[in-house]
Amino acid sequence: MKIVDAKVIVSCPGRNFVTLKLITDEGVYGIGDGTLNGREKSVVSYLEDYVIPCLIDKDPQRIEDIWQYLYRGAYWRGGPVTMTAIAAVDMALWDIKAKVAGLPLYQLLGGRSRDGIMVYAHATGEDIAATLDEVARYVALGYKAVRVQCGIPGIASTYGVPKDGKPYEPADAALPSESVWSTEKYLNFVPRLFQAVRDRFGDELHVLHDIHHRLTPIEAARLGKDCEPYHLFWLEDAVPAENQSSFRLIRQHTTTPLAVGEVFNRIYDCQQLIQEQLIDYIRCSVTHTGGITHMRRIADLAALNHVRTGSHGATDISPVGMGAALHFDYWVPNFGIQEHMAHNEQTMELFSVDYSFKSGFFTPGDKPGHGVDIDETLAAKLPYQRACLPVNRLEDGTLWNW
Ligand code: CS2
Ligand code: MG
Repeated sequence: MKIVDAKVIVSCPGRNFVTLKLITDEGVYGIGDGTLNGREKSVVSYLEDYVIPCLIDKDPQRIEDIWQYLYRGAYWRGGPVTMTAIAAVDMALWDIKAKVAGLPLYQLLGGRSRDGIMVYAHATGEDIAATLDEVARYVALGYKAVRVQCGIPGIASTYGVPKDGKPYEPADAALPSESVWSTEKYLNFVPRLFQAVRDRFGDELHVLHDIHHRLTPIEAARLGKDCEPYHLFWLEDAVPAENQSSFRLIRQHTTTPLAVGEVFNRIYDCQQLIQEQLIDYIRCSVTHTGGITHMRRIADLAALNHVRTGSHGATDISPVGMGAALHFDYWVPNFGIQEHMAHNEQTMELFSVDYSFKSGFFTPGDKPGHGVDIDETLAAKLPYQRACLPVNRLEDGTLWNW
Protein backbone atom coordinates (compact mmCIF):
# COMPACT_ATOMS: atom_id res chain seq x y z
CA MET A 1 0.00 0.00 0.00
CA LYS A 2 1.27 3.49 -0.90
CA ILE A 3 0.29 7.09 -0.30
CA VAL A 4 -0.29 8.52 -3.78
CA ASP A 5 -1.83 11.91 -3.12
CA ALA A 6 -2.58 14.42 -0.36
CA LYS A 7 -4.78 17.49 -0.09
CA VAL A 8 -4.76 20.27 2.47
CA ILE A 9 -8.29 21.64 2.69
CA VAL A 10 -8.71 25.07 4.29
CA SER A 11 -12.27 26.10 5.05
CA CYS A 12 -14.12 28.67 7.15
CA PRO A 13 -17.60 27.67 8.32
CA GLY A 14 -17.58 30.60 10.76
CA ARG A 15 -13.99 29.86 11.85
CA ASN A 16 -10.98 28.43 10.03
CA PHE A 17 -10.14 24.73 9.84
CA VAL A 18 -7.19 22.97 8.20
CA THR A 19 -7.96 19.39 7.17
CA LEU A 20 -5.50 16.93 5.65
CA LYS A 21 -6.62 14.12 3.35
CA LEU A 22 -4.12 11.35 2.58
CA ILE A 23 -5.08 9.13 -0.36
CA THR A 24 -3.68 5.65 -1.03
CA ASP A 25 -3.26 3.60 -4.20
CA GLU A 26 -5.98 1.26 -2.88
CA GLY A 27 -8.56 4.03 -2.75
CA VAL A 28 -8.69 4.11 1.05
CA TYR A 29 -8.09 7.60 2.44
CA GLY A 30 -7.51 9.11 5.86
CA ILE A 31 -8.49 12.48 7.32
CA GLY A 32 -6.50 14.53 9.86
CA ASP A 33 -7.00 17.85 11.69
CA GLY A 34 -4.20 20.42 11.31
CA THR A 35 -5.96 23.49 12.73
CA LEU A 36 -3.76 25.89 14.72
CA ASN A 37 -5.93 28.83 15.72
CA GLY A 38 -4.68 32.15 14.32
CA ARG A 39 -1.68 30.49 12.59
CA GLU A 40 -3.54 28.19 10.18
CA LYS A 41 -1.56 29.09 7.07
CA SER A 42 1.78 28.23 8.67
CA VAL A 43 0.62 24.64 9.10
CA VAL A 44 -0.70 24.62 5.51
CA SER A 45 2.71 25.67 4.21
CA TYR A 46 4.54 23.21 6.49
CA LEU A 47 2.39 20.37 5.17
CA GLU A 48 2.36 21.36 1.50
CA ASP A 49 5.96 22.52 1.16
CA TYR A 50 7.80 20.09 3.44
CA VAL A 51 5.73 17.14 4.65
CA ILE A 52 3.56 15.97 1.77
CA PRO A 53 6.44 15.64 -0.76
CA CYS A 54 8.11 13.22 1.71
CA LEU A 55 4.95 11.15 2.13
CA ILE A 56 4.29 10.30 -1.50
CA ASP A 57 5.06 6.61 -2.17
CA LYS A 58 5.44 5.85 1.57
CA ASP A 59 3.59 2.89 3.12
CA PRO A 60 0.75 4.44 5.22
CA GLN A 61 0.71 1.37 7.48
CA ARG A 62 4.10 2.38 8.96
CA ILE A 63 2.65 4.99 11.31
CA GLU A 64 5.49 4.89 13.84
CA ASP A 65 8.24 5.14 11.22
CA ILE A 66 6.51 8.07 9.50
CA TRP A 67 6.08 9.79 12.89
CA GLN A 68 9.80 9.39 13.66
CA TYR A 69 10.71 10.52 10.15
CA LEU A 70 8.70 13.74 10.49
CA TYR A 71 9.84 14.41 14.08
CA ARG A 72 13.49 13.35 14.25
CA GLY A 73 14.02 13.87 10.57
CA ALA A 74 13.05 17.54 10.74
CA TYR A 75 16.25 18.54 12.60
CA TRP A 76 14.31 21.63 13.90
CA ARG A 77 12.14 19.55 16.18
CA GLY A 78 8.96 20.44 17.99
CA GLY A 79 6.94 23.65 18.15
CA PRO A 80 3.23 24.15 17.56
CA VAL A 81 3.38 24.39 13.75
CA THR A 82 5.50 21.27 13.28
CA MET A 83 3.63 19.21 15.86
CA THR A 84 0.21 20.20 14.51
CA ALA A 85 1.32 19.22 11.00
CA ILE A 86 2.64 15.87 12.33
CA ALA A 87 -0.65 15.42 14.22
CA ALA A 88 -2.67 15.88 11.02
CA VAL A 89 -0.60 13.20 9.27
CA ASP A 90 -0.73 10.84 12.25
CA MET A 91 -4.53 11.12 12.61
CA ALA A 92 -4.99 10.46 8.90
CA LEU A 93 -2.69 7.41 9.09
CA TRP A 94 -4.56 5.92 12.06
CA ASP A 95 -7.80 6.55 10.13
CA ILE A 96 -6.40 4.61 7.15
CA LYS A 97 -5.11 1.74 9.31
CA ALA A 98 -8.44 1.37 11.09
CA LYS A 99 -10.40 1.54 7.82
CA VAL A 100 -8.15 -1.17 6.32
CA ALA A 101 -8.71 -3.31 9.44
CA GLY A 102 -12.47 -2.63 9.23
CA LEU A 103 -12.43 -1.49 12.89
CA PRO A 104 -13.21 1.69 14.81
CA LEU A 105 -9.89 3.31 15.75
CA TYR A 106 -10.26 2.71 19.49
CA GLN A 107 -10.13 -1.04 18.85
CA LEU A 108 -6.60 -0.70 17.43
CA LEU A 109 -5.51 1.15 20.58
CA GLY A 110 -6.58 -1.72 22.81
CA GLY A 111 -10.35 -1.44 22.94
CA ARG A 112 -12.55 0.68 25.12
CA SER A 113 -11.86 1.18 28.82
CA ARG A 114 -15.23 2.76 29.66
CA ASP A 115 -18.88 2.98 28.64
CA GLY A 116 -18.88 6.70 27.85
CA ILE A 117 -16.59 9.72 27.76
CA MET A 118 -17.50 12.41 30.27
CA VAL A 119 -17.29 15.86 28.68
CA TYR A 120 -17.54 19.35 30.10
CA ALA A 121 -19.39 22.22 28.47
CA HIS A 122 -18.69 25.96 28.69
CA ALA A 123 -21.12 28.09 30.70
CA THR A 124 -20.40 31.81 30.45
CA GLY A 125 -22.20 35.02 31.25
CA GLU A 126 -21.60 38.72 31.73
CA ASP A 127 -22.58 38.51 35.41
CA ILE A 128 -23.23 35.83 38.03
CA ALA A 129 -26.99 35.60 37.35
CA ALA A 130 -26.52 35.11 33.59
CA THR A 131 -23.70 32.61 34.18
CA LEU A 132 -25.78 30.52 36.59
CA ASP A 133 -28.60 30.39 34.02
CA GLU A 134 -26.13 29.06 31.47
CA VAL A 135 -24.96 26.40 33.94
CA ALA A 136 -28.62 25.45 34.45
CA ARG A 137 -29.10 25.12 30.68
CA TYR A 138 -26.21 22.61 30.46
CA VAL A 139 -27.37 20.71 33.53
CA ALA A 140 -30.79 20.37 31.85
CA LEU A 141 -29.06 18.99 28.74
CA GLY A 142 -27.55 16.26 30.90
CA TYR A 143 -23.99 17.53 31.37
CA LYS A 144 -22.29 16.27 34.52
CA ALA A 145 -19.43 18.77 34.26
CA VAL A 146 -19.45 22.46 33.38
CA ARG A 147 -16.67 25.01 33.01
CA VAL A 148 -17.76 28.32 34.50
CA GLN A 149 -16.39 31.69 33.27
CA CYS A 150 -17.97 35.03 34.13
CA GLY A 151 -17.52 38.72 33.32
CA ILE A 152 -15.46 40.43 36.04
CA PRO A 153 -16.96 43.64 37.49
CA GLY A 154 -14.81 46.58 36.45
CA ILE A 155 -13.12 44.80 33.51
CA ALA A 156 -14.57 45.61 30.07
CA SER A 157 -14.16 42.15 28.51
CA THR A 158 -13.14 38.85 30.02
CA TYR A 159 -11.61 35.72 28.47
CA GLY A 160 -14.27 33.15 27.61
CA VAL A 161 -17.23 35.51 27.89
CA PRO A 162 -19.01 36.24 24.58
CA LYS A 163 -20.30 39.69 23.71
CA ASP A 164 -23.56 40.74 22.01
CA GLY A 165 -25.07 37.27 22.43
CA LYS A 166 -22.75 35.75 19.77
CA PRO A 167 -21.14 32.33 20.32
CA TYR A 168 -17.64 32.73 21.78
CA GLU A 169 -14.79 32.59 19.25
CA PRO A 170 -11.61 34.18 20.57
CA ALA A 171 -9.96 34.70 17.14
CA ASP A 172 -12.28 37.62 16.49
CA ALA A 173 -10.43 40.07 14.21
CA ALA A 174 -8.01 40.27 11.27
CA LEU A 175 -5.45 41.82 13.61
CA PRO A 176 -5.29 40.94 17.33
CA SER A 177 -7.95 42.79 19.32
CA GLU A 178 -6.85 44.07 22.76
CA SER A 179 -8.35 43.29 26.14
CA VAL A 180 -7.54 44.66 29.59
CA TRP A 181 -6.78 42.60 32.68
CA SER A 182 -6.80 43.23 36.44
CA THR A 183 -5.56 40.40 38.64
CA GLU A 184 -6.89 42.04 41.83
CA LYS A 185 -10.43 42.46 40.49
CA TYR A 186 -10.38 38.90 39.25
CA LEU A 187 -9.04 37.35 42.47
CA ASN A 188 -11.54 39.20 44.63
CA PHE A 189 -14.48 38.15 42.46
CA VAL A 190 -13.97 34.50 41.49
CA PRO A 191 -14.60 32.85 44.90
CA ARG A 192 -17.98 34.64 45.03
CA LEU A 193 -18.84 33.13 41.67
CA PHE A 194 -18.16 29.58 42.88
CA GLN A 195 -19.98 30.17 46.15
CA ALA A 196 -23.03 31.11 44.02
CA VAL A 197 -22.61 28.03 41.80
CA ARG A 198 -22.54 25.68 44.80
CA ASP A 199 -25.44 27.49 46.49
CA ARG A 200 -27.63 26.93 43.43
CA PHE A 201 -26.44 23.56 42.09
CA GLY A 202 -25.26 21.73 45.20
CA ASP A 203 -22.21 19.53 45.56
CA GLU A 204 -22.49 16.95 42.82
CA LEU A 205 -21.93 18.93 39.63
CA HIS A 206 -18.30 18.90 38.44
CA VAL A 207 -17.25 22.54 38.17
CA LEU A 208 -14.17 23.66 36.24
CA HIS A 209 -12.50 27.03 35.68
CA ASP A 210 -9.87 28.37 33.26
CA ILE A 211 -7.50 31.11 34.47
CA HIS A 212 -5.95 31.27 30.98
CA HIS A 213 -2.32 31.79 32.08
CA ARG A 214 -2.94 35.12 33.85
CA LEU A 215 -1.63 34.69 37.40
CA THR A 216 1.73 34.38 39.12
CA PRO A 217 2.32 31.22 41.19
CA ILE A 218 1.58 32.90 44.54
CA GLU A 219 -1.61 34.48 43.16
CA ALA A 220 -2.70 31.11 41.79
CA ALA A 221 -1.98 29.59 45.21
CA ARG A 222 -4.29 32.17 46.82
CA LEU A 223 -7.08 31.43 44.34
CA GLY A 224 -6.67 27.67 44.78
CA LYS A 225 -6.98 28.08 48.57
CA ASP A 226 -9.94 30.45 48.30
CA CYS A 227 -11.73 27.94 46.04
CA GLU A 228 -11.15 24.88 48.25
CA PRO A 229 -14.60 25.09 49.92
CA TYR A 230 -16.21 24.82 46.46
CA HIS A 231 -14.15 21.72 45.52
CA LEU A 232 -13.54 22.48 41.85
CA PHE A 233 -12.85 19.62 39.45
CA TRP A 234 -9.87 21.69 38.30
CA LEU A 235 -8.27 25.09 37.96
CA GLU A 236 -6.79 25.33 34.48
CA ASP A 237 -3.71 27.16 33.18
CA ALA A 238 -3.05 28.96 36.46
CA VAL A 239 0.27 30.37 35.26
CA PRO A 240 2.19 30.21 31.97
CA ALA A 241 3.97 26.86 32.09
CA GLU A 242 7.20 27.48 30.20
CA ASN A 243 8.75 27.30 33.67
CA GLN A 244 7.35 23.99 34.84
CA SER A 245 8.72 24.38 38.37
CA SER A 246 6.29 27.32 38.90
CA PHE A 247 3.69 24.73 39.73
CA ARG A 248 5.64 23.58 42.81
CA LEU A 249 4.68 26.68 44.72
CA ILE A 250 1.00 26.44 43.77
CA ARG A 251 1.00 22.77 44.73
CA GLN A 252 2.51 23.45 48.16
CA HIS A 253 -0.37 25.74 49.04
CA THR A 254 -3.57 24.21 47.76
CA THR A 255 -5.46 20.96 47.30
CA THR A 256 -7.49 22.36 44.39
CA PRO A 257 -6.70 20.07 41.42
CA LEU A 258 -4.60 21.65 38.67
CA ALA A 259 -4.84 21.19 34.90
CA VAL A 260 -2.51 22.50 32.22
CA GLY A 261 -1.29 21.77 28.70
CA GLU A 262 -3.52 23.04 25.90
CA VAL A 263 -0.59 25.00 24.42
CA PHE A 264 1.95 22.19 24.89
CA ASN A 265 3.05 20.31 21.82
CA ARG A 266 5.29 17.51 23.07
CA ILE A 267 6.07 15.36 26.05
CA TYR A 268 9.04 17.52 27.13
CA ASP A 269 6.65 20.43 27.76
CA CYS A 270 5.10 18.47 30.62
CA GLN A 271 7.82 16.02 31.65
CA GLN A 272 8.64 17.75 34.95
CA LEU A 273 5.02 18.65 35.67
CA ILE A 274 4.09 14.99 35.37
CA GLN A 275 7.13 13.37 36.95
CA GLU A 276 7.01 15.61 40.02
CA GLN A 277 3.23 15.13 40.22
CA LEU A 278 2.72 18.90 40.10
CA ILE A 279 -0.55 18.61 38.16
CA ASP A 280 -3.62 16.40 38.19
CA TYR A 281 -4.78 16.66 34.57
CA ILE A 282 -2.81 16.99 31.35
CA ARG A 283 -4.68 18.99 28.70
CA CYS A 284 -2.68 18.18 25.55
CA SER A 285 -4.78 17.46 22.49
CA VAL A 286 -4.40 14.96 19.68
CA THR A 287 -4.47 17.93 17.25
CA HIS A 288 -1.65 20.03 18.70
CA THR A 289 0.55 17.37 20.24
CA GLY A 290 1.74 15.14 17.42
CA GLY A 291 -1.39 13.01 17.03
CA ILE A 292 -2.42 9.77 18.67
CA THR A 293 1.08 8.30 18.48
CA HIS A 294 2.57 11.02 20.70
CA MET A 295 -0.47 11.42 22.97
CA ARG A 296 -0.15 7.76 23.95
CA ARG A 297 3.39 8.42 25.19
CA ILE A 298 2.25 11.40 27.25
CA ALA A 299 -0.69 9.46 28.67
CA ASP A 300 1.54 6.53 29.65
CA LEU A 301 3.99 8.82 31.48
CA ALA A 302 1.01 10.53 33.13
CA ALA A 303 -0.48 7.19 34.23
CA LEU A 304 2.71 6.35 36.14
CA ASN A 305 2.34 9.58 38.10
CA HIS A 306 -1.36 9.72 38.99
CA VAL A 307 -2.06 12.30 36.29
CA ARG A 308 -5.19 11.89 34.20
CA THR A 309 -6.08 13.25 30.77
CA GLY A 310 -8.39 16.19 30.14
CA SER A 311 -7.90 17.02 26.50
CA HIS A 312 -8.40 20.46 25.01
CA GLY A 313 -11.59 20.54 22.96
CA ALA A 314 -12.40 24.16 22.14
CA THR A 315 -13.99 24.87 18.73
CA ASP A 316 -10.50 25.24 17.21
CA ILE A 317 -10.19 21.46 17.50
CA SER A 318 -12.15 20.53 14.34
CA PRO A 319 -14.72 17.71 14.33
CA VAL A 320 -11.90 15.57 12.87
CA GLY A 321 -9.70 16.30 15.89
CA MET A 322 -12.67 15.76 18.19
CA GLY A 323 -13.47 12.40 16.55
CA ALA A 324 -9.87 11.22 16.93
CA ALA A 325 -9.76 12.51 20.53
CA LEU A 326 -12.90 10.57 21.43
CA HIS A 327 -11.35 7.31 20.18
CA PHE A 328 -8.27 8.08 22.26
CA ASP A 329 -10.45 8.92 25.30
CA TYR A 330 -12.48 5.73 24.94
CA TRP A 331 -9.28 3.72 25.26
CA VAL A 332 -6.89 5.69 27.50
CA PRO A 333 -6.85 4.00 30.94
CA ASN A 334 -6.06 7.21 32.87
CA PHE A 335 -8.85 9.25 31.29
CA GLY A 336 -10.16 12.16 33.33
CA ILE A 337 -12.52 14.29 31.24
CA GLN A 338 -12.80 15.72 27.71
CA GLU A 339 -13.57 19.34 26.88
CA HIS A 340 -16.38 19.83 24.39
CA MET A 341 -17.39 23.18 22.96
CA ALA A 342 -20.10 22.62 20.37
CA HIS A 343 -19.33 23.52 16.74
CA ASN A 344 -21.81 25.67 14.84
CA GLU A 345 -24.36 24.24 12.37
CA GLN A 346 -22.37 25.02 9.25
CA THR A 347 -19.34 23.21 10.68
CA MET A 348 -21.49 20.16 11.33
CA GLU A 349 -22.73 20.32 7.69
CA LEU A 350 -19.17 20.47 6.44
CA PHE A 351 -18.00 17.53 8.54
CA SER A 352 -19.91 14.28 8.96
CA VAL A 353 -19.26 12.61 12.32
CA ASP A 354 -19.97 9.27 13.91
CA TYR A 355 -19.68 10.45 17.53
CA SER A 356 -22.75 11.16 19.63
CA PHE A 357 -23.74 12.67 22.98
CA LYS A 358 -26.09 11.27 25.60
CA SER A 359 -26.62 12.40 29.19
CA GLY A 360 -23.23 14.07 29.65
CA PHE A 361 -21.18 11.40 27.88
CA PHE A 362 -19.89 10.97 24.32
CA THR A 363 -19.20 7.76 22.42
CA PRO A 364 -16.97 7.81 19.31
CA GLY A 365 -19.10 5.52 17.09
CA ASP A 366 -18.24 2.19 15.50
CA LYS A 367 -17.56 3.07 11.86
CA PRO A 368 -14.17 1.87 10.62
CA GLY A 369 -11.56 4.61 11.15
CA HIS A 370 -12.22 7.64 13.36
CA GLY A 371 -15.57 8.17 11.69
CA VAL A 372 -15.19 11.80 10.57
CA ASP A 373 -15.15 13.03 6.96
CA ILE A 374 -15.27 16.37 5.15
CA ASP A 375 -17.48 17.55 2.26
CA GLU A 376 -14.87 18.97 -0.11
CA THR A 377 -17.42 20.65 -2.40
CA LEU A 378 -18.87 22.62 0.49
CA ALA A 379 -15.36 23.37 1.82
CA ALA A 380 -14.46 24.99 -1.52
CA LYS A 381 -17.33 27.46 -1.02
CA LEU A 382 -16.08 28.52 2.44
CA PRO A 383 -12.71 30.24 1.90
CA TYR A 384 -10.21 31.09 4.67
CA GLN A 385 -10.84 34.33 6.56
CA ARG A 386 -7.95 35.87 8.40
CA ALA A 387 -8.60 35.80 12.17
CA CYS A 388 -6.16 36.38 15.04
CA LEU A 389 -6.31 35.66 18.76
CA PRO A 390 -6.39 38.75 21.04
CA VAL A 391 -3.61 40.25 23.11
CA ASN A 392 -4.05 41.33 26.70
CA ARG A 393 -2.76 44.35 28.65
CA LEU A 394 -2.75 45.29 32.33
CA GLU A 395 -4.70 48.41 33.26
CA ASP A 396 -1.47 50.50 33.01
CA GLY A 397 -0.86 49.30 29.44
CA THR A 398 1.75 46.61 30.14
CA LEU A 399 1.45 43.66 27.79
CA TRP A 400 0.28 40.56 29.67
CA ASN A 401 -0.64 36.97 28.84
CA TRP A 402 -3.94 36.55 27.03
C1 CS2 B 1 -9.23 27.46 25.95
C2 CS2 B 1 -9.48 27.90 24.60
O1 CS2 B 1 -10.76 25.75 25.70
C3 CS2 B 1 -9.96 26.27 26.45
O2 CS2 B 1 -9.71 25.91 27.56
O3 CS2 B 1 -8.34 28.00 26.77
O4 CS2 B 1 -10.66 28.64 24.56
C4 CS2 B 1 -8.35 28.70 23.95
O5 CS2 B 1 -8.42 30.01 24.33
C5 CS2 B 1 -8.47 28.55 22.48
O6 CS2 B 1 -8.42 27.21 22.15
C6 CS2 B 1 -7.38 29.33 21.76
O7 CS2 B 1 -7.32 28.95 20.44
MG1 MG C 1 -8.01 26.69 28.37
